[in-house]
Amino acid sequence: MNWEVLLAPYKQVVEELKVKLKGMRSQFEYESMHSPIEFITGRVKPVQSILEKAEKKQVPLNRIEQDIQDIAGVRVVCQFVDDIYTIVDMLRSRKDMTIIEEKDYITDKKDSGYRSFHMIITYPVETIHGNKDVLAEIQIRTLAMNFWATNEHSLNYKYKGSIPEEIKSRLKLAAEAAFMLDEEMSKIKNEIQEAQRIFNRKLTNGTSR
Ligand code: 0O2
Repeated sequence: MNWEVLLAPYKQVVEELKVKLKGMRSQFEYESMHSPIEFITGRVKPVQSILEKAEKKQVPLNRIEQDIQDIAGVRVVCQFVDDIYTIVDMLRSRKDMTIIEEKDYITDKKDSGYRSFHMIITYPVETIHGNKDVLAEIQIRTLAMNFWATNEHSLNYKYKGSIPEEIKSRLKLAAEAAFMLDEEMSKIKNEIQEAQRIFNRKLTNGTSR
C-alpha cells in the first residue's frame, strides 16, 4: 500500500480544517468577542497507529478508510465547558462539512475518566483525481480535559494500554478534579471574561507595563 498517496487527502483535510477553525477564532477576536476557541491542533494518524487500531478493531486493510474514523484528526481546545457547545452548534450549522456522528463523552464520560466531545464528519476535498469525501474526527474539549487526556495518553503509551490499577484510580480522581475545576471556572466565567476584556483593551491601547 502506498501510504503517502492514501494519506495525502487526509493531510489536506487537517490543514483546511485548521485554517477554517483558526479563521473562526480570528473573527471573534476582530469583533472583540470572547472566543470559544483557545487553540487548535491537528494531525494525520501515524501509519503505525492506523495499523494497530485496525488490528485491535479487526478492520481489514481494504476497509481502513471507511472504518477508522480518526485518520484525520483536529482538536479544538476551549476555556469553558459552555464554549464546547457553542462550537458544536456552529459546526452543526456549517454547509462545508457533513456530521456523521456525535459522541458526547462530557455528559457520558468514558470509564477511564476521559471527557471530550467528538464529531465525526465527512469533508470534501479536491484531489487531482476529482472530489473525495474524507472522514475526519473533531475533538472538542476544555483546557482541563485536554491536560488530563494528554497525561493519560502518555501513561497509556508507557504501559502499552495496561495502566496499573493504582495509577488508573488516581487518574479517575484526577479526572473528577479536572471536571470540578471546569465547573468552578464556569461559575466565575463572567468575572474572568471581564478581566480578559480589560487586559486586552490595555494591550491594544499600549498602556500595559
Ligand atoms: P490517538 O493516539 O489519540 O489517535 P469506538 O469504536 O467509537 O468505540 P474509537 O474509534 O477509538 O472507538 O473512537 P473514540 O472512542 O471516539 O476515540 C477516538 C479518539 O478519542 C482516540 O484515538 C483518542 O484520541 C481519544 N480517546 C478516546 N478515549 C480516550 C481515553 O480514554 N483517553 C484518552 N487520552 N484519549 C481517548 P486513539 O486512536 O485511541 O488514539
